[in-house]
Amino acid sequence: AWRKYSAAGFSNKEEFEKELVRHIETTLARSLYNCDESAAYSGTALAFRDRLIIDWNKTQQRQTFNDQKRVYYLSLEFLMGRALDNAMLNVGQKEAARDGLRDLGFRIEDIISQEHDAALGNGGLGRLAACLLDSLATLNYPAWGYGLRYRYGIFKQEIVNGYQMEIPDYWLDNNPWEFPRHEITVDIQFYGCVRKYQDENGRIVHSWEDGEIVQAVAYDVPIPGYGTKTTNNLRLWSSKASSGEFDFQKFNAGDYESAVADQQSAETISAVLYPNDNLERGKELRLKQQYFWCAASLYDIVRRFKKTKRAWSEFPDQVAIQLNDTHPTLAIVELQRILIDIEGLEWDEAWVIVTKTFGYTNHTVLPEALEKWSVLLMQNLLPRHLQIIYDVNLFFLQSVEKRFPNDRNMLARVSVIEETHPKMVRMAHLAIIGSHKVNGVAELHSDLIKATIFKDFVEIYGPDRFTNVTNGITPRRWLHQANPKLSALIAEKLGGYEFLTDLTLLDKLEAFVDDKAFREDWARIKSANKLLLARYIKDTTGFDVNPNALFDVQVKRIHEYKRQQLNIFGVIHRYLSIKAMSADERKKVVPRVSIFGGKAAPGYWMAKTVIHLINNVASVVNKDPEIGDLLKVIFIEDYNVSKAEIICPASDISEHISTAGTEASGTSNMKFVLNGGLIIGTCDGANIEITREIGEQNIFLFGTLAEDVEDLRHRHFYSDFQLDAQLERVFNAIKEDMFGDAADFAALTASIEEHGDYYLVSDDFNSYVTTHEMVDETFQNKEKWLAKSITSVARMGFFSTDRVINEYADSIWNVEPLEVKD
Ligand code: 26V
Repeated sequence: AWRKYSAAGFSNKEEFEKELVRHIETTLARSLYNCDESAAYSGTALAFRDRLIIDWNKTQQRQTFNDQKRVYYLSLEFLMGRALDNAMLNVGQKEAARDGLRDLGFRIEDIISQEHDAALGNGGLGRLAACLLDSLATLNYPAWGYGLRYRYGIFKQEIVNGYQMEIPDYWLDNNPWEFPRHEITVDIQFYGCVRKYQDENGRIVHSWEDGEIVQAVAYDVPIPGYGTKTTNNLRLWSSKASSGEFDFQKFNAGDYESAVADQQSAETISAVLYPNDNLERGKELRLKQQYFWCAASLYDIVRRFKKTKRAWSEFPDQVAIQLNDTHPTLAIVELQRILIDIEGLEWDEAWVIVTKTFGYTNHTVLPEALEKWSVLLMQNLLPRHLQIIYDVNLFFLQSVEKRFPNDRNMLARVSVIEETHPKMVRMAHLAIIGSHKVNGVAELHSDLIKATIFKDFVEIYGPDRFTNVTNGITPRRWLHQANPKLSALIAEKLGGYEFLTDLTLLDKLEAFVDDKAFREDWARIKSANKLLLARYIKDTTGFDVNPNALFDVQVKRIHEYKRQQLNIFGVIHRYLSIKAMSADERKKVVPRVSIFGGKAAPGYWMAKTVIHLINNVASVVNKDPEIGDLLKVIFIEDYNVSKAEIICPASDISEHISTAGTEASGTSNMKFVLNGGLIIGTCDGANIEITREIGEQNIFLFGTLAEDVEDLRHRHFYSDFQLDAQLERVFNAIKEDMFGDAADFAALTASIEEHGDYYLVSDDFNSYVTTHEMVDETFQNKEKWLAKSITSVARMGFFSTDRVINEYADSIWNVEPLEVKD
C-alpha cells in the first residue's frame, strides 16, 4: 500500500496500538476492558487526527510564510461523508490500523462504519465541493473551503408504508474532525439603516447603523491530501448570540426569557441545511444564512490580506474566490462594501478589484432553481447592500445602453432587478457582472447557458467571460477507498498506485483487456462487490436478491427531470411482460435487480409520489411467486455518501436518464463507470463527454436530443398527440390498482397524459425499453460485457477532479501549487 513520506505517519502497528490505547485510556477515560466499537472508533480517529494536525500546522505555516495567491472556495454545501477511512489512506497507515484493531478484537470495517456521515449537502453540488477540496490538497494548492456548520445536515430518510419520512440529522456529538476556534469570531450585522453624511474631507460616506449583531464562530476541519503533506483547511461558521452588554442587560433587568430567545434566534441561522435541491423558495432565513457566511468569510479573507500590508490593487493577485452557484453572490457586494465604505476606496477602483477576484460556477439551467430575492426582503435585512446592488446595476446598464443604444428590451432582460411585482434581485445576473469568469460544469451545459439563460451576457461581454470546466470525481474516495480490491488489481497491473494521482495512467489497462487471468480477477471483484451489496440489502430490507442477476442502479436525488418515473415505468413494463410469458419464454429472461435510492425534498409532492410508487411496485413484484429471481425491486433507504461507496462498486448498469438538456453534468455517472459498471443514459450532461472518452460502443445511449426537446414539448399539445402504447399498458396496470390505490398515483400519470409531459417520458419510453433489451442481450455475453467494462475504466482518466482543479487553477484562478516540506 501507499506509504506517505511523513514523519507524522505511524511506522508500524505497535506504534498505532500505543496511540490507540493512550487515547482510549486517557482522552476518552475508558478502560480497555469495556472498549466498544464506538470507543475504538474514537480512539482510532484521535490517533490519526494527531498525525493530521502536524501536517496541517506545517501546511498553514508554510502557506502563510510563502505568502502567495490562495484560492477560497465558497460553498453552502460540503457533502464530505466519513473522514476516518480517508484520513487513514492519506496518512498511509491503514494496514497498521487494521492489524492493531484486529489485535484488540475489532474488524476495521466495523470501526470505520461507526462514523456518522458529515452530510452538509443535498447532492451533486455539495459532493463536487468535497471532491474539489480533496484534489486541491492532493495537488498542493494553497486553498481554503468556507461553509456553514449546520447543526442538522440533510435529513435522514425513513420509508414508512412506502412513504418518505424525514428525521433530523443531528450529527455534531463527539465529532473528532472539527476544531472550534472560539478566538476567531466575527460580528455580523443585519437590518438597521444607512446614514449618509459628509466626512471632514468632504467625502460622502455611507454608514450602516443600528442593526442586530450575530456572532460567527469558526470551526476548522483538516482536509488531507493524498500522498502529500499538504493538509488544507475547511472553515465552517457557526452562529451564536453576540455576548455583548445587550443580553446581559436584559438578563439583569429580569428579562431572562427574552435573553434566551435572542440567543436561540441567533443560533437558528446555522441550525439547518435547506433540503431543497434545485428549487428556490425565497425564505428570509436562507438569505440570512447566505449573508452570515459570506460576511464572515470575507472578513477572514480580508484580515489575512491586510496582514501582508500590500496595496489594495494587489488583492486579486493574492486572492481568488470561487462561487459555488449563486448562493454566495452576496460576497461580491460585501467586498465592494468593505472596499468603499470601510477602506475608503473609490467605486471604480474597488469594482476592478472585485471583478478580478471572483469566479462564478453555474450548476443548473432549470429556471425554478435560479435564485431571486425580493427587493423588499433585501432592503430590510441588508439595506446598504441593496443600495450597492442598485449602483452596480446602474453602472452596468449605462454601459450596456452605450453599446446597445435604444434596446430597452435588452436592458430589461439583463437588469439585476426584475421589474415584477414584487421586484426581485436576480442573483445570477449579479454573479456574472461581478465575476471575471463564469463556467458551466459540462460541455453541453456550458453551451446551453450561453445559448439560453445567459445569451445576452455573451453579447455584452463577449464569449471569453464564459467557459466550461467539466466536472470530475476524486479517484481516492471513489476508486481506492470505495473499491479497494479493484484498486489493488489495477495497481498490480500498472506496477503501483501512481494512477491514483494521475488517473490518465489507467489507459495502460487497455493492454490487458484480452488477458484471461486479469479478466477473471476483474469479474470476481465485481461479483464480490455485488455480494456485499446483496448482503447490505438483506440486512436492511430483508429481501434476498440473486447476486448473479443484473444489478441495475439509479441513485440520486429524486426529481422529475432525473426521471426516476421513467425507470419505474420501465420496471412495471418488464413485470407485465414477464407475467405474460410462457414458462419457456421465462427461461430466457435475464434476471434483474432494480435498485433505487434517493431523497425527495420534503415539500416536493411529485417526487414523493415517485418514491411511493417505487416502494409499492417493490412490494408487489418481490412477493410475486411467479416472478422469483427474474425481477426484484429494491429501494435503499437514506441514500448518502457512505452508502454510495457500497453501491457504486456493485452495479452492472446504472441509469443517468434525465431529459436531454436538464442535468448540468451528473457525477455519479463517472463514479459508476470508474468502478467497472456500464451505464444507460441520455445525451445529457457529462454523459456526452463520457461517451466521447470511452467510445459509443461502451455506453447505452437512448432518447431525444436536447435540440429537439422544445419542439417535442409543443407537440404534446396537438390534438392528435398519442401516448406511447407500451406506456399506456403500464398506466392501465397502475389504474387497475395493481400497485395499491390508483388515486395515489393519479397526479403522476396525469402529468404525462394530461399536463403536457414536460420531461418527455412518453417520447423516450420506447427507446428506453428497447435499449434495456439490448442491455439484457449484451449482459448474456459475459466476455463482451467484461471487455466493455475494462475498456471503459481504462478510458476514464479525464474525469478526475485533479484535472478539474488544474483547469480552474490555470484558466480562472491563476494560482500555483506550493509543496509542503519538512
Ligand atoms: C439550489 C438550491 C435552491 C435553493 C434551496 C437550496 C438549494 C440547494 C442547492 C441548489 C443547487 C442546485 C444546483 C445543483 O445541485 N446542481 C447540480 O450540480 C452538480 C455539480 O455540478 C451537477 O453534477 C448536477 O448535474 C447538477 O444538478
